[in-house]
Amino acid sequence: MKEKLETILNKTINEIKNSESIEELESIRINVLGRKGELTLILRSLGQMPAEERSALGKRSNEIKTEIESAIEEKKDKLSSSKIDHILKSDWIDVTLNRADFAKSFKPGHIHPIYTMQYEIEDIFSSMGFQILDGPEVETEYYNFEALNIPGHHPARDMQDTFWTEDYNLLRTHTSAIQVRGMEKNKPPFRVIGPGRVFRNEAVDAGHSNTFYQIEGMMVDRDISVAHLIFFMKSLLKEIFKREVKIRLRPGYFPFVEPGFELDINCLICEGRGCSVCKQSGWVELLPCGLVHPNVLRYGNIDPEEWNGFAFGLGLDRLVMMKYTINDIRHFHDGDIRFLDQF
Ligand code: FA5
Repeated sequence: MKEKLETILNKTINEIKNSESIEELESIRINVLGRKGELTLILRSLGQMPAEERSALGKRSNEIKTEIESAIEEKKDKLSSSKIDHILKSDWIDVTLNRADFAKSFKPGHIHPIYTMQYEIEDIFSSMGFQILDGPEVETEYYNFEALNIPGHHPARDMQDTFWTEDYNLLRTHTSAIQVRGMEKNKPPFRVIGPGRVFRNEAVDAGHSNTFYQIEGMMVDRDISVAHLIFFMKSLLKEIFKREVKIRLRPGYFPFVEPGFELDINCLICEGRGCSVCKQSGWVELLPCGLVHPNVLRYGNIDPEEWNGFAFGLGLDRLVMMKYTINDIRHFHDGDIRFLDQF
């Protein structure tokens, strides 16, 4: 038994010396000192030994155990520090690198002009007591059409060429879908706006995109009239352009408002002379609006006998185009840094 102990010691010390990883070291430890390890089994069998041998063998076994344990610890330390050395050699950064030159190679980004405008409008409406709402870009037919008084058979569905998904949902064609969600969430009186990206399967030209931005607005209260609507729209445009802008209001048809209007602004790109953005008309269609149709209020669980309201849907891209005299809507989504750098 004595020789066996010495053999275990020598063999294990040798294995420890030659081991190359902490994992290898651990398996050596388990083989000798684990629950079923060679030395553990000997220690366990000591009870059956004759008393005269037991004490000497027990003493030596414990010495060997301590020796192996410290050899393992020592080797573990060595292996860990060489691993750290290796990481330090292979994975280093030069902290003396000239930071100014390094920083110059990156251009700081900034907010896209459409979002700058969106945040500005959110601030203006917040200051007038409006809450800001959000809604999903993939909508159900119910929120985008049905609850806005546009049932399946209604020809008004053709006014907005729609991208449908295979499961009969759609990419929202306007932010008006947020209106119904707003009515479901709020009890009148309330004022909300809902900014967002919308999608239409339209031919793209200087003034039309298939992906663009709108801001929906809705105010529900008692005795709301077209005068309230015009007041809020004029206040908004004055804040944005920091001056009076010429507007015109003409009748417009949207099934979810009655009466409905188109609010156009005098084209600021050509000063009303006519260009490709305003389709040579001198006017840009910017802000359709009207008084909320009673059926829409009913869809939102609001009693039209007691409450009424106005709603509008502002085209954000066109507003930004007017503000900065940008002559083509496609610039917004091209990702051309030379264009974006100007804002
Ligand atoms: C609507 O989307 C209605 N939901 C707006 C509304 C809301 C009316 C509430 C009444 C009450 P319209 O399809 O006209 O309406 O679009 C609204 C605005 O979005 C337009 O005035 C225009 O500024 C912008 N717009 C529409 N189509 C495009 C397009 N293809 N590219 C860029 N802007 C567009």
